[in-house]
Amino acid sequence: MLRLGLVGCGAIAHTHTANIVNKLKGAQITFVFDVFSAAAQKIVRDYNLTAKIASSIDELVNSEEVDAVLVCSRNDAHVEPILAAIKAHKPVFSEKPLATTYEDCQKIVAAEIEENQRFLQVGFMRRYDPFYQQLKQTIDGGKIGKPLMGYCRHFTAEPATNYFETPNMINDAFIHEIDIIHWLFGDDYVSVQVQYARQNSLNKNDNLVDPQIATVKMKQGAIVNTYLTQNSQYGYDVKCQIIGEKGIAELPDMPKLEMHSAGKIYHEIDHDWTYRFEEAYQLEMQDFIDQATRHEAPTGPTAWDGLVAAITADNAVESQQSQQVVEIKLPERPVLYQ
Ligand code: ISE
Repeated sequence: MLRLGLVGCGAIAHTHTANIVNKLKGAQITFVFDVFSAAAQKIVRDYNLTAKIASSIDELVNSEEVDAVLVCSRNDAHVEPILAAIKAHKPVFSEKPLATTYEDCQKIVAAEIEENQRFLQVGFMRRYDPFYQQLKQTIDGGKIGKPLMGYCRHFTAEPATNYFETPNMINDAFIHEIDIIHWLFGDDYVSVQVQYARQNSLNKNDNLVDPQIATVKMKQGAIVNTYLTQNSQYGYDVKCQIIGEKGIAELPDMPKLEMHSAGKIYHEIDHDWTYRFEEAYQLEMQDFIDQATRHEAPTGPTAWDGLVAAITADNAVESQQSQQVVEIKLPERPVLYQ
């Protein structure tokens, strides 16, 4: 049994803990930490964990009863437990985004380079979604020829909180496409532009510009547009269409019962964003557990992927100010991540 130390006990920690306890194999949570001790106590209670509550990140990471670390704390608090885990040579899974500043991402990459070993997996769970996997295999298999352009839709029915603001559209929502698009195309970004479309009068968040359209361009010339709203009203709707030289590959609408009712034929759509990637959350964590158990480096998104996403997101937020194209300058990819 892989013994996990959990840092941060909020909503996403509950998702992972429920999976570890009820669905996944080979791991148990032995230590938990949260700056709010009530949150730590609650997660232990809710899932009947036989876990100890740590009084510091250091105590948790360095405990002999912890083999690997899960970081589910606030975005700006990821860096401390990640660096501590790397120093202790323990595998670490961190929720996305890797960190909130480029400097913090750099510190994490530098720490792994210093140890000459990869310990970290970033929670870009979409890469584990079976349909995104098929999309990737289809592109890589050459079935649609070289990928030329694409269209993504990232619609949420309503903002998760009333403090979801304009930059959150990038850092919480578009960040998923940022990761998935460069992975699907196997190419690096050269620029990003964010534009504002006609505003949705049903949006209740004062500091949120909604909808937005983000366009990324890649080294080999491909362009992908992502339509973003947190106010679709009708449901959580994620699409991705890749157009190649001789065909199109596209994520399907999620399979739901076909309803014949009250004079209509229709399929329902989930309201909430937590269900669409339920399986992906389980698969990413099982992969992390299995690799850690085998004492092998994680195979999922790396610290480098986290850094690329952070740079691209920073540039996208910059573009929000002017709505003009912002050039993306990525540092050279270190050997450890090639
Ligand atoms: C939310 O914060 C998330 O993290 C979801 O993954 C994303 O799809 C959604 O748009 C965000 O609001």
